[in-house]
Amino acid sequence: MSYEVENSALLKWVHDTAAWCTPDDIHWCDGSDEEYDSLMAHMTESGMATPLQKRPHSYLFRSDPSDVARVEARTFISTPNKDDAGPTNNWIAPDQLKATLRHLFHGCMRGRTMYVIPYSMGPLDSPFSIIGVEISDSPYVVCNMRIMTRMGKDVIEHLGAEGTFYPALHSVGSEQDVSLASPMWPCADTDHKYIAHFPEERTIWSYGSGYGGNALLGKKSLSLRIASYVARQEGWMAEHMLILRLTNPQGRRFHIAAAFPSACGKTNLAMIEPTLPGWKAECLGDDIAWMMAGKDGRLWAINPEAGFFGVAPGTSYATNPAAMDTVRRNAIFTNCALTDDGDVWWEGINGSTPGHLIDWKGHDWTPENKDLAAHPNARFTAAMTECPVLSPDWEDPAGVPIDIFIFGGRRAGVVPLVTESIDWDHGVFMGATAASETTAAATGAVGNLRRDPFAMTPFCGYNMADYFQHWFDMGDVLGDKAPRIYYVNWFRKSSSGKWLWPGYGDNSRVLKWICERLEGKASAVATPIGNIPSVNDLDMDGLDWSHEAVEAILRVDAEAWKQEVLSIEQFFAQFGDRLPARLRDQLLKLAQRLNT
Ligand code: O2Y
Ligand code: MN
Repeated sequence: MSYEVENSALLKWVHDTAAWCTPDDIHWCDGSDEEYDSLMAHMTESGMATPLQKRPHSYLFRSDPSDVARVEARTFISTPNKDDAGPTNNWIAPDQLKATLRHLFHGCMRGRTMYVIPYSMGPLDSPFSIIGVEISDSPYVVCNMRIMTRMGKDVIEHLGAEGTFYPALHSVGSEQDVSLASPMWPCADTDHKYIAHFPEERTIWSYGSGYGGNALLGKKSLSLRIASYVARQEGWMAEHMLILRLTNPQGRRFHIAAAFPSACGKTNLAMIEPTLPGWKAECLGDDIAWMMAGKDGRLWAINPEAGFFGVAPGTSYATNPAAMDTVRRNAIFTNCALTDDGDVWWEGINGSTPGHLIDWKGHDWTPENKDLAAHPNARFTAAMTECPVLSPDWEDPAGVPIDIFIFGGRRAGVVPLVTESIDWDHGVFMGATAASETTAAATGAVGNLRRDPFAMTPFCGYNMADYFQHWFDMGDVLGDKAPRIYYVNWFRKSSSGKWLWPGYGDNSRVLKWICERLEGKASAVATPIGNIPSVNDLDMDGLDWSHEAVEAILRVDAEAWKQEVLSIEQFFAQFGDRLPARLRDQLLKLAQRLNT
């Protein structure tokens, strides 16, 4: 180890874990450039990493074809009492789950190096920050954690002798001998994958997958599942939200935190380049927000991450130019296709399709091939500092004050472009009933409607009904300083199946209306589902757009919403008596408004 570790709890945990998992070596990560480069060189040599000729200091990885996304069915919230995990989480009793995992982890690192990865979620000097230590047998995980978190020696120094850390143990699993050069990392078969969370112990054990959120345990596991549990206990919020600063032409700043289900354009909105003249946007985060009431009574937010783990397919200079510039160098790509001249390629990158590629499975690919060249959940990992629209305040330890919450989802029908909540409780109802048509970010069917409250279904570390109550409690604490709440749907389609809204940079038109509502400048029409702009309230300057087209995207169809009420009623039923009365009340009020 290239530094001293004085923390006896950490030393004991590492020692005990090594005795259990029996790695050949232990490597304490220092987070240096040399360490990153040496691991990449090692993985290049073994065939796991492919350096990209066209992008300086960038690498392509391919996963096992069965290890390509978060595995929600194998993700567990293991509280002693099943009801505390709630109906939206998978649950196994801690004793039983640990017994199974003790057996699986036993000797699982034989022939491999065990990496000790000290990291901080949030800037080290922030009161928000949490220190974690991940033990992993994957050098791919080490390199990704280096980008996604503040990782290495400084964290150990900050931890000191007495500091506390959240332990996370990870193994890719499998008996496969990794000394045999393999182009892909090994993984366990689906039934032996376990992404296990023990919220009461603030501990994570992940076995059998090397992919994304299953393996980079600072991200979804610590910063959302465990943190949401801790946040409720301590009176703050850990949310699946991007953070964005918008500045209007007069120089007034608005801070927006927005929650969308996986792969619903969240990274695009986080890096939006407004099409409206004079409006400026700066990115503060694309996935996670931790928020606390400040001394001024407002809600202050940080992004605990230091990087982006974005979906590659569909990302182009047309849809997200800032993301394209973010990954020009110093990036890791996973499950993208490889071009003959040493670049990455994916569906939706725009430009002409190359005549030959190596696809994400490592096979020759030509345009006649019916299979996709890149996996739909192919990813890029890039440091926030590479982002050209990054806010200079992204590391402010105090965070930024949130003015606006936006919820959303992907709905082809029923839900208008934007709706303003009537008050906090109505906004919580909007968040709690958010729904989206599913995409490829998680394993499972694509295209089904799934209710995804606050985009937190896969990430809430406790009973979702108690989480709803926590939102009401936070509203009570914040009072009139609470952010205003909106719901958007960029994905509405016409009866002939055409998108009704241009999206991307033009979403700034919706954001402008929202900001002007806060300033008391813009008007709105009260409808049974909330306040909606009239056609003339939206700034459509510069767009070739008919009055009827805007009307179509803002339409509220009361009959369709009555069906929505029935579907929400069904959704709420699973929470039984634990559902907050304030949510039942909101549903009743919505039904009444629709019937008058
Ligand atoms: O973690 C993965 O394997 C992909 S899913 C993901 C990655 C980055 C940010 N958000 C998500 C998500 O599913 O919400
Ligand atoms: Mn996410």
